[in-house]
Amino acid sequence: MPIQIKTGDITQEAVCAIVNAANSSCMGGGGVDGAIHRAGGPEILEECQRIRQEQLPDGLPTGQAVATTAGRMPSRYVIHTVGPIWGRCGSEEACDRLLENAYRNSLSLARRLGCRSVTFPAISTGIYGFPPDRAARIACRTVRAFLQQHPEMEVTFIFHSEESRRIFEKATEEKCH
Ligand code: AR6
Repeated sequence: MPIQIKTGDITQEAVCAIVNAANSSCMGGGGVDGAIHRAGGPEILEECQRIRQEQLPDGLPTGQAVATTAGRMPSRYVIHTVGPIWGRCGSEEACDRLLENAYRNSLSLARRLGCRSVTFPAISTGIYGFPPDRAARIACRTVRAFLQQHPEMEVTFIFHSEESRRIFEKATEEKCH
């Protein structure tokens, strides 16, 4: 199944898992994280708090992923991952690797949960300042490599604006369709 690209609001996606561009506290925030917690309702935060207490007292490390319910949203799970903060990884290449980890670990977790359909936002390209064209190439390459191993999975990239979708498509030269 080829990768799907669309413009819209990830909270409305009726897929098995949507991915949240969270922060290491996992307690919510702005951007897509805020939208997901608002749309899903308090159940998501309650589960995040339980995960923090039982498994992650120091928070979710950058590049790792955990899953919760999607609450009132049409998807089944929210996979919370933490993308790198651009300029805070030691080197640009280290940031690249952390972004790659965020995509790959989210996909692996979705698969372990039995999901075949996953929708991603453009992780790290908002508040975390990762250059969107550079992030696009990493996202595309990482998802394509995963799909080669697991062709039964269906992956969608959703963009909040036509402009960010256009940047993604230009950076990946349509190869991610
Ligand atoms: N649906 C799809 N994409 C969205 C939505 C939405 N409803 N809302 C925003 N985006 P950001 P980050 C896009 O800043 O850079 C939070 O406070 C947005 O246009 O949400 O990884 C967290 O708690 C952008 O292209 O995530 C962290 O502290 C993309 O989602 C921090 O921000 C990601 O932007 C994470 O920063």
